[in-house]
Amino acid sequence: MKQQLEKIRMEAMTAIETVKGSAELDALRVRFLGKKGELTAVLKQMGKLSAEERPIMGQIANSVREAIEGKLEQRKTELKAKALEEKLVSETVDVTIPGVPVVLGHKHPMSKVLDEAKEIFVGMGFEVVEGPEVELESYNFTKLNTPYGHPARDRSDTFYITEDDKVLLRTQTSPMQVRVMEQKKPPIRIVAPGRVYRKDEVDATHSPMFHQLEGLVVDEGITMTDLKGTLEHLVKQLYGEDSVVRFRPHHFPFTEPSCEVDVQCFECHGAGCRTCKGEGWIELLGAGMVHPAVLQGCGIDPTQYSGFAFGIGVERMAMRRYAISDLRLIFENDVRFLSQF
Ligand code: 2U9
Repeated sequence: MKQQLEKIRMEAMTAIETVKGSAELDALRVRFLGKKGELTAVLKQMGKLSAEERPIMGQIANSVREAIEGKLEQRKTELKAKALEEKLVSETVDVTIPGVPVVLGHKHPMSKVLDEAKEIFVGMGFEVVEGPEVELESYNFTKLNTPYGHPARDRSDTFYITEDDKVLLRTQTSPMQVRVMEQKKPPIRIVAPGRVYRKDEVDATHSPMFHQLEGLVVDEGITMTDLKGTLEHLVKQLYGEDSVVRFRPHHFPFTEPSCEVDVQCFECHGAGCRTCKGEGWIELLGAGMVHPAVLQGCGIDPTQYSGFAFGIGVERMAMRRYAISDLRLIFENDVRFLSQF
């Protein structure tokens, strides 16, 4: 029996020493010390021993149990330490590895110039209004003093939606101003930004879809001086207080008199250079006093009220502001282009 006990001790020591995990260790505890374990099996034979042998064997059996328990405990502590060590190694953070850059979105250059212009007008007491891009012919042309037969109505210039040419993609944001005049009594002070459509081939300066920012002021006693003051303020806000502005006579069907507004070239100050193509001036926008026929058609008495209006091409404004040489870059949305703004 003594040999059996010693054999169990030896086997247990070796097995516990080489065990790899805690589940295996539990299995060994059951194998050697459990109710049906090897040590218990030996102890069950104690009854067969003589009275002298029994306490001696009992002592040996106890020492074997204590040895196995001690070894199990020691191995358990070792395995726990090993597991912790492995966990720490696997979770090590290398603080010297460069971080993953966070890519931030950018406001599109068009949004930037539009927001800037809108803010300038809101600062002067204008309201921003938006409306449909699919319009009625009457709002886009007739009510804007552009009668049937006018070249602007040509099918080669305008996208008509219906066969009878009654519904179209607006060629300007002016229909929105007509809608406001029909619904509101003066004073009116509005800007209408938005997409407009014209049958133009795509090139560096043309696109069949582009953006306009149009404005309209109608009240009693509005004169060309109000137009000049408002647009001069806009140009100075956009291009600096020292900007020089020029008003040139022009013609539009919906305004009379009409003008185009230029700013003196900020590169050469009027001498002529590449930026202004030798002109000394850069064309910015069109404007004029609202034609009495337009006011009348919208239910506003032209003998009591007068107004001025203007139109700005937003792409051209963005191209000038950010020195963008090709209009197509604005619509392509290449991130290498957009991330520069
Ligand atoms: C109403 C009455 C008059 C809007 C105006 C212009 C002059 C103009 C161009 C600028 C560049 C179009 O985008 S562009 O090609 N526009 O020159 N627009 S006056 O006049 C109006 C608008 C609404 C009721």
